[in-house]
Amino acid sequence: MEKERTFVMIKPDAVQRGLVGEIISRFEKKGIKIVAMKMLKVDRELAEKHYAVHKGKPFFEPTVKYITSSPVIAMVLEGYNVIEMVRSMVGKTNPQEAAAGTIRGDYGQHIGRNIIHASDGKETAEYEINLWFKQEEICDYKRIDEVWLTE
Ligand code: 3AN
Repeated sequence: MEKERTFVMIKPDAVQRGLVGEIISRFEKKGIKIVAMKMLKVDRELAEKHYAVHKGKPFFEPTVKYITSSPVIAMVLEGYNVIEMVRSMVGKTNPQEAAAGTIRGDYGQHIGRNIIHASDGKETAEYEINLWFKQEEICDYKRIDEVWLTE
């Protein structure tokens, strides 16, 4: 198992609906370490860079509009195999298809309001962490439960 970092964004609908604590709590209980976190109102430039791979697709404009509409919570999470682990906790892109027990499956209804974003691979994680955070905003520390999480 490899120690990794991933980028997670709690989207405007989840902030507005009071789901922030609920969502962060799931990651904490799983034993995933928060190494950076902030609330911000995303500007168009950051949104366009974040969704750069989707430029030209029909959902690009609505998606940029959605994530710039109201504050989000941005986080960097750390743990063994954390990229895949967080993606499985988040569930499928479309909340209608996301399994019950996943964040999108439990809290979302519509693909255009899907609660949360999480990096989908190593390269994306690196790109997104560097896009959203400065190196000095990321905290290197040990959590006291770390020795109990793995063999
Ligand atoms: P994910 O967030 O699960 O990695 P992506 O990267 O394929 O999904 O899509 C980025 C975002 O664009 C999604 N979170 C969703 O908000 C939006 N999106 C993706 N596909 C569609 C679609 N077919 N219709 C509307 N919005 C979409």
